[in-house]
Formats: sequence, C-alpha cells, structure tokens
Amino acid sequence: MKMEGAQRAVLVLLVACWVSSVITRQALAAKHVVGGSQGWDESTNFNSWTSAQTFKVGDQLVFKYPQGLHSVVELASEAAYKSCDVSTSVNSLSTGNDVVKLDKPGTRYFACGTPGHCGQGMKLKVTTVAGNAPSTPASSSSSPASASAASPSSPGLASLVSLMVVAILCVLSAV
Ligand SMILES: [Cu+2]
Repeated sequence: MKMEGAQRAVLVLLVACWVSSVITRQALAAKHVVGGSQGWDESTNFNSWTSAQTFKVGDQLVFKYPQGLHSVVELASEAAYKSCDVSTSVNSLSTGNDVVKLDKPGTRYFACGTPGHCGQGMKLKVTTVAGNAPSTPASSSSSPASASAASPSSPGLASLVSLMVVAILCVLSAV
C-alpha cells in the first residue's frame, strides 16, 4: 500500500539520521577513561596517557577506580598540582566512577586525595581545547532517549506521524 511505502521511507531516513547523529556525537564529544585500561591508579603514567589524547570542549573525563581506595580532587592551580597540595581542592569526587565534563577551554588539575598517592604520581593535568561542538548546549543524554523511543512497533497513522516528526526534528538538529 501507499502508506507502507511512505512509512518505510521515513523509517529509513530516521535510522540513517539516528546513526549519523550518533557518529557525529561520538566524534564531537568523547569520553576519556583516565589512564586507559589501567584506570585511575598509582601505577599508571598519566603524563604519557594525556599526551596521546586530545581533549575538546564537551568531552568527559571518567575516573575509574575501586571506591574507597582512591578519590578525585580537582585542584585550583598549577602550583597546587606541582606540590600535591590537595587542600586547595575546588571539587572532590569519590564514587569510583567519576565523570568530569570539560565544559570550557583551559587547563584543569586533578589529584588523588588519598595521602601519599599524588606524590606517587596520581595526578593529572588536562588541557581542553575549543572543539567544533554544536552551539546548542543540548545534553547528550536526552537525544538518544527520544531516538530509541521512536522505534516503531505498531504500524499505523499515529506512528507514521510520530516517526515523521522525529525524523524532521532529527534532520533539523543535524543541520
Ligand atoms: Cu589514590
């Protein structure tokens, strides 16, 4: 029938748009697991890890470690970073899976708050550069939810209309 053809076309458009937006989002906003597979640990060489990364505005740092063993303290200055002065902390995290959003260009400093660990090398200096992030500060978590909610299970005029609306919104947001 005519309706089914149109529905299929919209569905194909929607899937293509969704895939491209996922790829675009991944290209624009990366998640950096600090220390790679070794994670946030005394044995990790964070200088060599950061030198292999490019941190862009919109990216996220993810600190992974056994909760209670380490923590993440953001330091206020390079001097505090160099001297491991964790008393100057501007932010403190301790869940073991801590996410820090790099929301603007500049250099930020992190250290472990467990006594002695910063001196053993558990500190991180991250310089964020301006990326080509989209001007709309839409949270990255809301978009996938709306995309997955549009998965067609019951065909019909209502689902066709909602698919078209989502497809149009998707195309508009991608421009
Ligand atoms: Cu530690």
